[in-house]
Amino acid sequence: MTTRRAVVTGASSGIGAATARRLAAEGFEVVCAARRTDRVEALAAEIGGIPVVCDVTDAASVETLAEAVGPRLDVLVNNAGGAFGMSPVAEADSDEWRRMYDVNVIGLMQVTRALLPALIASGAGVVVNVGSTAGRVAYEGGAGYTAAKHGTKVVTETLRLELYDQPVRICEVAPGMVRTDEFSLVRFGGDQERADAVYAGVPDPLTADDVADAITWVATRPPHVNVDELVIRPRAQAAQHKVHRVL
Ligand code: 8X3
Repeated sequence: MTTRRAVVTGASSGIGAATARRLAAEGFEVVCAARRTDRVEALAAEIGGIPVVCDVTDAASVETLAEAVGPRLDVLVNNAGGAFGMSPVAEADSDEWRRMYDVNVIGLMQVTRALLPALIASGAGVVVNVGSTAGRVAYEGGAGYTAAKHGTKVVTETLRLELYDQPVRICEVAPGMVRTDEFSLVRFGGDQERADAVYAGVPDPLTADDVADAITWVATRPPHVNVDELVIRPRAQAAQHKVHRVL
C-alpha cells in the first residue's frame, strides 16, 4: 500500500504542529512546511516527516514546496495564517491589513493552486482550510482579521464549487478561542500581558490538540464524505462575545 502523504503549512507551532503530529500518528507521511528552519526540522525528525522551509506568501517558496511534495498528495492542511494588531478601523494600520490578507487568503490560494494537481492525482484528495469563527462574525478591533478569515471561508466555498466534479474534497475547520503559545502573542506584537488577557478566567479554552483532532477527523472521512465546515469552540464560548470567565 502506498504511504498516504499530507502537507501541513504553518507547522512550526500551535495548531499546525499539533496537526502534523496527529496526522503522523494516523500513519501519514507529513510534509511539515513553515518559515522557521529549526522548528520544521525538529518536528519532522520527531514524527518521521519531511521538513520544507516555506513562506506561503512567497511564490518561489511555494514552488519549492510543490517540488518537495511531488506528483501525489492525499491531504493538504492550509493552516498558515494569523492576526496582526487589533485596532479599530478608524486607526487601522494598512500594512497589518495587507499582511493578514496576504497570509490568510493569498498564501492559502498559492499553496492550494500549486498542490491541486497532486491532490487530484491521488484520486481522493482532501483540502482542509483552517478558518476561524472570525470568518463568521464581526467584532470590535477585529476587522482586518475578520475580513481576511471571511476571505478564507469564501475561497473555500468557491473552490468546492469549481472542483465539484474532481476527486478532491474542500473543507474548512473554523475554531473559536484556542489558547496557543503564539496566536495572541503575535497579534499583540509580543505583549504577553495583552495576550494572556484574551484567555483570562476562561475555564478551558480549546487547545491546539483539540483542533488537530477535528482537522484529522475531517481529513480521514471516507472519500465520498465532504465535511463542508466544522465550527469548534470551547464550552465557555457560546458566541464570540459570550465568554464565560471566572475572575
Ligand atoms: C481566532 C479566533 O476570536 O481570536 O481565529 O478571532 S478570534
